[in-house]
Amino acid sequence: DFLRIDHVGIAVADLDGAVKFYAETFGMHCVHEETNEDQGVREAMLAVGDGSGPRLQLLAPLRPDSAIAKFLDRAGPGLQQLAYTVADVEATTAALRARGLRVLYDTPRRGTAGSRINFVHPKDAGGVLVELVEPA
Ligand code: MC0
Repeated sequence: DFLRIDHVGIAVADLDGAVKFYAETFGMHCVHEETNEDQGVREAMLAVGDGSGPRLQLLAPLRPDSAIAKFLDRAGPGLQQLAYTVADVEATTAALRARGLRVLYDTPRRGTAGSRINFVHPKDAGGVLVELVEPA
């Protein structure tokens, strides 16, 4: 089941520049930063307001063959994904596959802060890359 919106992911070319822009322009601050070699990204999580709601995730590519680098080449910077918190990523994957959707990985991979993640192909979800996040 989808429990809530976990985060909204935005592709950026320059992570430090984007963090600075969001801080100076929108008053949002970075609450977590990490490098995810498997996904080929450097990411920053920003809190909105008191931080109790969904976060904003800024994603910058580590290498030219990464998903974010390809997205930037094709579409330029902007909204790349919508992520939902789920209780059980395997169960949600099985349920979505049973409805005919393509879920990208056979076994969940490692996401932010030790979460377990998978993705629904954007062509099977109305043009939106949907991420499933089971928190650590
Ligand atoms: C591609 N398409 C998208 C899209 N990416 N549409 C909406 N949103 C996106 N983000 C569209 C293209 O415009 C194209 O449409 C078609 O999908 C191409 O599909 P494809 O040839 O199958 O694939 P690619 O090579 O474009 O790759 C798309 C795919 C890839 C979703 C499979 O980006 C992927 O594997 N993503 C999952 C991993 C990921 O995004 N990692 C970075 C975040 P047309 O109409 O032109 O054919 S890492 C993360 O999020 C972690 C750290 C976390 O939160 O824990």
